[in-house]
Amino acid sequence: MAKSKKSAKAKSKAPAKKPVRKVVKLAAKSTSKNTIKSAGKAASKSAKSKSAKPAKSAKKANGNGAYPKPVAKPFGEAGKALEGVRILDFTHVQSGPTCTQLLAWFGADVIKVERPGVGDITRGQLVDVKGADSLYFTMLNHNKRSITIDSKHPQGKRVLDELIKKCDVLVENFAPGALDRMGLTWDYIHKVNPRMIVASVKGFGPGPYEDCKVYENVAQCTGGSASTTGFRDGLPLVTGAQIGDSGTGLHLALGIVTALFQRNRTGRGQRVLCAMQDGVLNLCRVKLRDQQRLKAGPLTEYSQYGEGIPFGDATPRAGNDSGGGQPGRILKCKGWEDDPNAYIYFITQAPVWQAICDVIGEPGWKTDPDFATPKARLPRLNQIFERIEEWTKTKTKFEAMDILNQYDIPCGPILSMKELAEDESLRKTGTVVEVDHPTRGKYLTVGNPIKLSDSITEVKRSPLLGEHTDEILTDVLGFKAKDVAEIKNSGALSAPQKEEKAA
Ligand code: CAO
Repeated sequence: MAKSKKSAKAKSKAPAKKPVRKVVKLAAKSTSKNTIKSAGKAASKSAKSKSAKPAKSAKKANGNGAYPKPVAKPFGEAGKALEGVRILDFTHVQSGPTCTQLLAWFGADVIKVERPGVGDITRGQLVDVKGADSLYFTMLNHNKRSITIDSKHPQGKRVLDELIKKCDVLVENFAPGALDRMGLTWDYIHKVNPRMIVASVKGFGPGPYEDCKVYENVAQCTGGSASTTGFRDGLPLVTGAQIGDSGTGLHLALGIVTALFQRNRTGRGQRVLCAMQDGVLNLCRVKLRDQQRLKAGPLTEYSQYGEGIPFGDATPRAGNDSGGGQPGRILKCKGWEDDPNAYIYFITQAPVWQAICDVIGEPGWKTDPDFATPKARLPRLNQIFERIEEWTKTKTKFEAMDILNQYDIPCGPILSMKELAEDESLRKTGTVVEVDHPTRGKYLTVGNPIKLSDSITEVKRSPLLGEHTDEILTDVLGFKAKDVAEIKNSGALSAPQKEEKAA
């Protein structure tokens, strides 16, 4: 976060403006392209190669290992990073689907197994278009295929066994024990397909709560986020960012790709477990840092220090203080009286203090011993931010952003979901994408936030329930027409018949 390179500039009497605003582009010609390409190729190879060792024909191109000869195709035209990897996707709700959606975006063939007639419960939650899959579902299940299987039916088990043989990874986020109750224990899966990676999200790791079902806010509360979010004198708060669900899904995706990479060497699969409590705690790492710093005295960068309020024995809630040691606050901007998002986050980063003083019209603070050093400013943060806010209230959040960026003063307007949805630059990069869907029409979604220069993401609509059942049975699993008929007639792939009402 710290941008000390401009500190010399900030010392000058009048702040020097930056001539042009920086635009960061993922340039195909960047020097890192070979690294990215090699990693993608290695991951793709993992699914196809039966051997743990690199192919004999592989040449040592560069870096730490043997790599195939670089392909001659232009970037973005050499297939997807995870092409050839097939995922048996037993996920539902948000955490697991976040993970498998990412893998699908990177090119894995993700086969979502859903309960006949019902599917992922989110298909019917928070419905906004009658009769259509909800946005909750569509926005978490792009680029996947759907097959309906009753996993507890003998014929359903037959299909699942074939999927286990044909897939590289099984991903699930059932309640603890549910997969075992389907007969799909690790021992069983490992016997059927020793190369299979079995990846799970659970609420808690082994311990007193391991059997609990867990949802987003439970994870935020048990992982340290809620106790450190909000204002000191208010309730603990949960955050709108789904750090328990989506955050854990992201962790799981990294675990899976890493296990695939290790399988290149060992030839065998392994279990990958991400507990939501662990994932949230990992994201709250800086707060555990502060917990330990408390032993050495008060946390001087927290506003409560300057306000003379003593610290207790646990990391307190710090309102909108910045977590990185550089004092920051959310400040009102022009229009705040009517617009709930007319605010800007403003960081009084030490290297740009002189520029801040000039911008807000307090040049005397540059040399005043009460304000000139970070230490002197700590007990006066309320006064300082009130003065800065006098300035920000004269500008819209975007005007303030433009002015402050010229001096590398770290800041960020509070952007509403409406503003993000309408942001042209996010559309251009594929971070906000419009998708067409046969039953609900056009909708917006968040595209792949991870951009690879040689594995370009195309966001494809989520599947209808069981849309790909037939093609998976025949093309992927190789069942003959007679077997398909037998499986279908058994009722293993369809919703149970409703009992006829008594006349
Ligand atoms: N065929 C037959 N049965 C199926 C099936 C299928 N295709 N898919 C699921 N089922 C069954 C399961 O086997 C399970 O049955 P039993 O408990 O009788 O063995 C049953 O459906 C319910 O599964 P569940 O317990 O996972 O689902 P739930 O709605 O009761 O709980 C949740 C949901 C999320 C709390 C729980 O799955 C969980 O704790 N998961 C781990 C943590 C997690 O990912 N939480 C994030 C959720 S996102 O906010």
